Amino acid sequence: MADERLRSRLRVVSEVLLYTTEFFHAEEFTQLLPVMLGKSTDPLGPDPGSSILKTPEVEYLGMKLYSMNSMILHKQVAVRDVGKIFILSPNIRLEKGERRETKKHLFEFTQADFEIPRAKKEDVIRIMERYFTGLGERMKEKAALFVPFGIEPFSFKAPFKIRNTHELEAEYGADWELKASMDSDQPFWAMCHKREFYDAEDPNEPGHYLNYDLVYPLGFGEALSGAERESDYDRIIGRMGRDRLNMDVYKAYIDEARKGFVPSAGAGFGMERLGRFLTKADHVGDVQMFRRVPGEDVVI
Ligand code: ASN
Repeated sequence: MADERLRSRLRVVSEVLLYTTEFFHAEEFTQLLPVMLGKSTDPLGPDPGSSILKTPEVEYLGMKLYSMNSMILHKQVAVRDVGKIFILSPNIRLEKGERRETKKHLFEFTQADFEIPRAKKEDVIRIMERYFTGLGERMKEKAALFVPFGIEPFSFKAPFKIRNTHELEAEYGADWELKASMDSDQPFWAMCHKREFYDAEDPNEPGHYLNYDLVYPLGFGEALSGAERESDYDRIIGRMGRDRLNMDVYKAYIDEARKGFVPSAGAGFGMERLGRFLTKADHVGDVQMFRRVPGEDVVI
């Protein structure tokens, strides 16, 4: 039988899932069911610090399919064809065993992933600040769930500070995330990260990116990442070439891009990381019924 603290953590995560679903429905998003295999998936890079050992692939009836690192490529298709969408999306990321030490990495987790047509980063910031403020209120109604941890539910005080990676690096060095998180008592936005081809570059400031992370305070680190998307076909192809991606693997995605994407913005945030932050768990694996921590044995 799961111990009392684990049961309490699972109750909190369960309330978070209910709140998240209600929130996105109230904001008139269409909830899609997740895909778990696709002809291509998020390349998660190029990232010199990447710790992904491999992306699982299966041969199935003459097709090569990859498990989802994230549904970002599918989100760009869905946001064009459906409009505002969200998904509780299970992801597999086979991280090196040493990632156990970060306390925030899992090799299987679920993110709330959403995308909004014709939105800008300010729209995502506003919607997420409503989400977290409302979540804090909901958790206050459920304060009894937090008694086993000897804590009160966290009070989110929006608007959150907006920083950018250039000033954070200047202040804390290249590994700014944990230090800046420890120095904060509220979540903060970190804007402008050089990363995957699908995050849009600022047309007015090349080398700057229209993307963002939200970082939890008190040392809990990254909560969410997202961006305004690159939707222009030629720029998508150019960025994929820059990243030396294998165009054969991305053929189906490129065909969709050629039909035309709508400009959009969105983000994804991990449900387990949120559960860890709310319950002040030591490790993100501590909020999983079935732990999926890199470097640990899988019990069942
Ligand atoms: N969900 C993220 C996004 O929307 C992508 C990711 O998980 N890497 O940008």
